[in-house]
This record gives sequence, structure tokens and C-alpha cells, in this order.
Amino acid sequence: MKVTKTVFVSAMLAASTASFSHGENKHSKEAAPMKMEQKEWGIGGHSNSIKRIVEIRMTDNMRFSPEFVEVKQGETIRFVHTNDGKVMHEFVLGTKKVLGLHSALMRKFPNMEHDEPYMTHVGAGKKEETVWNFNKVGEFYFGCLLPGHYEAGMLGTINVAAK
Ligand SMILES: [Cu+2]
Repeated sequence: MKVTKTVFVSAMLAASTASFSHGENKHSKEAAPMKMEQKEWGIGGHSNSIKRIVEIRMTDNMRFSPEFVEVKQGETIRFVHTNDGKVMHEFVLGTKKVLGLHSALMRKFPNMEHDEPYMTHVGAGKKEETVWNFNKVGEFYFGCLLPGHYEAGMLGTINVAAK
């Protein structure tokens, strides 16, 4: 009985190893569609409804430029981020409360992985983008939550005015 069980388990292992060696699995995660979940500060935007492009530069003196963006409710914005620095920066949209909680988590778990439509990592010297639909009125923020950056003031404001 014991022998049969061992043989069965090895056969299972062999089968799963075989399926992992196919290579198609590797890209399935990247190709998966982003979650379009309604947040207090809006929802992921579709590239076919972009109304405006807003360029945001990031620097190693822990600043975004511009630091203030005015938006009309309902607008889908394509943010184009350029990292002018020599270290990684990120662009994370949210309320001040959510950004504060998130930056505290980042201090605890600096290698925390994320993949959300409202956050984008931008490597040194790189250009990336975030497409977001501001369907809620209010004052929201964008911050770089890499450890030490947010604390140093790497934060900008977005005012979404009623249409
Ligand atoms: Cu940063």
C-alpha cells in the first residue's frame, strides 16, 4: 500500500513538472487584464477614452513636477511619468489616508509586490504611464511610497472638480 502511494506521488510530481516546462505559463500573469475596481479616488481608465495627457516628472530630491493637477470629474487622464533620477520611483494614486497606510506597510515590507491600475513603478531614467478615470469628486493625492520617499515629501495633489 505504502509503495503504491509513493509511486502515485512521484507520477504526480513528474506530471506537474512537465506542464510547468511548457513556457506558456510564464507570460499568463503579465497578460492578465488589470482589475477595474471602483476606488474612492476613481477607477482604472481605458486607453480609448483618454481625454488628456499629464506629464509628471520624478526626481531624486523626492519631488514630483508638477505637484498639483486639476481634473474635471469623469476625465480619463494618461499620466506619463518620467523618472529623471538615479533611483526607482513610483506613482501611486489614492486618498491621503490610503497613501499613509500604504507607505507604513512599505516601510515594514520594502519588497512588497503590487500590481494595481493606480500604481506604476518607474525605473531610473525610464518612462511609464498610468491611465485613470477620475469619476469621483474630491481632493486626491499621488505619492511615491518607496521607503523614505513619501516621508521626504514625495507627494502631489489632484483636485477633481464637479463637471
Ligand atoms: Cu520616489
